[in-house]
Amino acid sequence: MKTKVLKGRILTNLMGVFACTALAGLPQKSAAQIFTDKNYVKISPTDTEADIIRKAANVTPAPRQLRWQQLELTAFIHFGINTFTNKEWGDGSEDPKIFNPEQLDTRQWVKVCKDAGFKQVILTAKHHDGFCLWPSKYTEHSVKNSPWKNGQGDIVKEMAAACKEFGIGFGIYLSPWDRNSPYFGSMAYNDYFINQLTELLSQYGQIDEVWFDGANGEGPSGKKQVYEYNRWYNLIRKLQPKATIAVSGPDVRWVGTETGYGREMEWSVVSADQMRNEDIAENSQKAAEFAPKDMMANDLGSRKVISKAKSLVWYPAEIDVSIRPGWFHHPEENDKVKSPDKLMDIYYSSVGRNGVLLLNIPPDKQGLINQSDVNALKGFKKQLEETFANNVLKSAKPVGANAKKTAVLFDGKDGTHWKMNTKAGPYVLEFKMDQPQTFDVLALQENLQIGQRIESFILEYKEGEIWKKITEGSTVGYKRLLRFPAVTANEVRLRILSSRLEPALAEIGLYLRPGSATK
Ligand code: FUL
Repeated sequence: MKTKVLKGRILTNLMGVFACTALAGLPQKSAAQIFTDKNYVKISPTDTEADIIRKAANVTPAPRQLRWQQLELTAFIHFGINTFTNKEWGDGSEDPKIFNPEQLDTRQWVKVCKDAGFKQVILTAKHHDGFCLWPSKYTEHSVKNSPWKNGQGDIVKEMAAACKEFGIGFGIYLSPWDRNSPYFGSMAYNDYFINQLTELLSQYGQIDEVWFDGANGEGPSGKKQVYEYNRWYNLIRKLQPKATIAVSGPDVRWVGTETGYGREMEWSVVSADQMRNEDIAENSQKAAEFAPKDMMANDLGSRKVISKAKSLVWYPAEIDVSIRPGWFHHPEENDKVKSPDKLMDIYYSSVGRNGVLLLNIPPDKQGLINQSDVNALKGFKKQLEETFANNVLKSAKPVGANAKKTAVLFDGKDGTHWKMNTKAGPYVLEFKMDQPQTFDVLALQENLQIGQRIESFILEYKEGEIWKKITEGSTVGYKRLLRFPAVTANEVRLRILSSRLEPALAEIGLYLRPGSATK
């Protein structure tokens, strides 16, 4: 619980950075290093509620945010000294000599992830114990003092090479909280942290995501650290401009739980002013612990919430969860790996709710991903492929007032969208199929390059002369998946009941899950 609460402070911090720059009267350009002119907008005091909603509907992701969203499935690899002490959090006093993953094979890790459909892998280069998986020049608490490869090894390097070989993205997790560093709790730690970050950003080729954890406790001196977030962000933008900065960062927000389940209503445009300028200005650690509820609230982006905002930002949700009870591998949890069914449920509730899934798959102390995790992932991938193999709407005939130019809804491209005849609705999309079809999943996507706009929709089928409800939802965003008891019908329609501006629907699909009772 402690972790979760601490993680929740992030929005405050990052917005604080923006606020600081703004407060200090620096030109907009300086803030633009953190945000772009498309993913951030100010609300003027004279803006009406309608103006604010229109502004929100036009906020779009920065290219790095869009690329990240399109990945859908990303993997976490928690591996480190905790793998050898069988702990979740190390205190930094571990002897590096216990670290010896004799069969370590980063190619196996990456292949397992890629085969299961994951498009990017984030490695815990340093967890809270401060033990570095690369031979950092700045600490002795690292692989260089371990027996593994006689202290000559570098897991970050091996991992970067494997990701490159298999053609998937590579990200790093660098824990700001360092329970080993004697500098922690003093200003010197900020330089230490920047030095380590520089090593990671400059020695291993392209880095696609940098993940900063929100957990922050005391270091060996008993003191807490005041972080210089702005320095980190500027360094990343300079050395790896394509990298998304996640969780304690400006590009990607923590969804607020570690269960794998996102919100039913998930807006990627949220208020940018949950900041406490005065706390940040005081440079007090208090600021870093402020207001976790802002990140965990049920509603971060509805009209009601954003109509009070002074600024808006594209800040999408990442849903992190482990395939096992713990983040690190524990042998006693080999039989507690999540089942393919559970992973599918998580998929529907994360990717299917306008989020990106970050699934943790921790290797064991041999340095390999255990067969139980491999099996679960294979089962998951099979279900995923079988479910989404056949879109029964693809061969259907569009009918009614909006029947034109619907091919775009089936082109598999999230950057094209259907343009309706009507300017102000009703937004109805109707299809007729030659034969009755059975389906139990609805998939919708919005073109995010236009903006996230849909607020409410309903899917119906025709029985005789009567339209009956199948399912309904609120937000769509990058992707919305809804499951329902199987329906057999040959006439269906989607009605968009409410949208902030003209909706930019990119894709629509109806599918049947494997093993469905009606099959
Ligand atoms: C938390 C950490 O404390 C856990 O150990 C893990 O790394 C998780 C992803 O984030 O805040």
